[in-house]
Amino acid sequence: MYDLTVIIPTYNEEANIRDIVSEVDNVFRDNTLNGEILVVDDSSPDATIAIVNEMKKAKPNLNILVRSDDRGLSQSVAEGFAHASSEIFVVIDADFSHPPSLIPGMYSEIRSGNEVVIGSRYMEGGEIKKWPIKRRIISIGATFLGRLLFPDITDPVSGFFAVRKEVVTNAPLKPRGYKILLEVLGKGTWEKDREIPFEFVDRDVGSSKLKLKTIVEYAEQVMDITLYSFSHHQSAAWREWKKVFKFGIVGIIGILINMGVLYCLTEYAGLFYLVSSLFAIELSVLNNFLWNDLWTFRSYQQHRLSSRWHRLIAFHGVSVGGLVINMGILYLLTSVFGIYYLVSNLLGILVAFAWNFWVNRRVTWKTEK
Ligand SMILES: Nc1nc2c(ncn2[C@@H]2O[C@H](COP(=O)(O)OP(=O)(O)OP(=O)(O)O)[C@@H](O)[C@H]2O)c(=O)[nH]1
Ligand SMILES: [Mg+2]
Repeated sequence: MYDLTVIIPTYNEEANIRDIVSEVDNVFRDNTLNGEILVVDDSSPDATIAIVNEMKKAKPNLNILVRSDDRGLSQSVAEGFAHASSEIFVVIDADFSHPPSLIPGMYSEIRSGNEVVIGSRYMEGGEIKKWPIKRRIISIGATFLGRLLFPDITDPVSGFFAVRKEVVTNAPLKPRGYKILLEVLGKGTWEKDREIPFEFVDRDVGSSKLKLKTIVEYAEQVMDITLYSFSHHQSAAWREWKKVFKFGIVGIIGILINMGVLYCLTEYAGLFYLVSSLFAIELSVLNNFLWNDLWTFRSYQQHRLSSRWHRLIAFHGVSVGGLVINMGILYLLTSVFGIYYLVSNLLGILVAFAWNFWVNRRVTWKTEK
């Protein structure tokens, strides 16, 4: 039984395949790893398959799977998962965009209890070299969408990652497009992850296969994972939704407190209504903070990256931002576009809610490693 399986999806990689296989194998040898290399090829018309078959004669740990039914990077990787003969999988591109020297580090992170280990281009220390501006923009957009589902992961669409077999064995992966990692994170069963920074280098040889269709497929995939998470409560994205719902419930309680205090101070204590409102707002902000700190972001307590006072101050800052957004939208839609003010306000509240949740999640209760 092998320690790990390195899965290399290929399509027309005759210029790279020999070098990447040799380098991965050298990494195995230098680190005394008993590793398998599994090339998954989509019936490349070039010499890729022939080169692998020839190398196989000298390398018993090298295998190739030739697919012919459909073409697809994600499908190939998923099929690699099904045919690998070890418990730990590492997925790596053939074109040297991903440094094989990181494989042992990823492997040992998995061995020390992480279920998914991701090579990240976007965390501190990571980088992308030689990418045209258009690809950068597309990638940043894709990453942002992915982070809505997995806010603690900086690069949820990386093509370089390691995963334990159990994470994917029972996952109903619907592989399509390029973003197999997002599918694994969305449908797999896992709790502990780790990211390792790396410098992504664009290919020197061979051709790129990125098409515009990829973007549409990706949007569908994000949608599909979102729906999946609503009905599968063990999924990682559901853990995130739960926070959103709790945050919403706390927000509604805050509104009730705000209205109640405003009414009581104005009617019974005889305060001018704008003065009552100041107290009402502050009390509801305090209320929301406490519930979110103790309930919505309860798991944060294990991390303790900042004191409760810091979080309270940050929460106030974010709330002021939310207020400005709410009123700004109310003003803009009603005074500029003539929309009925209660409708404008509802939209304002929704956008402010999104702002409040997102920024508090990322700043006030930040859990980044
Ligand atoms: N099996 C299989 N592998 C593929 C397919 N498309 C791409 N690959 C492989 O997946 C890896 C990544 O593909 P690339 O074309 O490099 O994608 P990219 O990195 O986004 O684009 P460039 O590096 O700019 O070309 C490479 O090893 C490809 O050979 C496919 O349809 N099937
Ligand atoms: Mg590439």
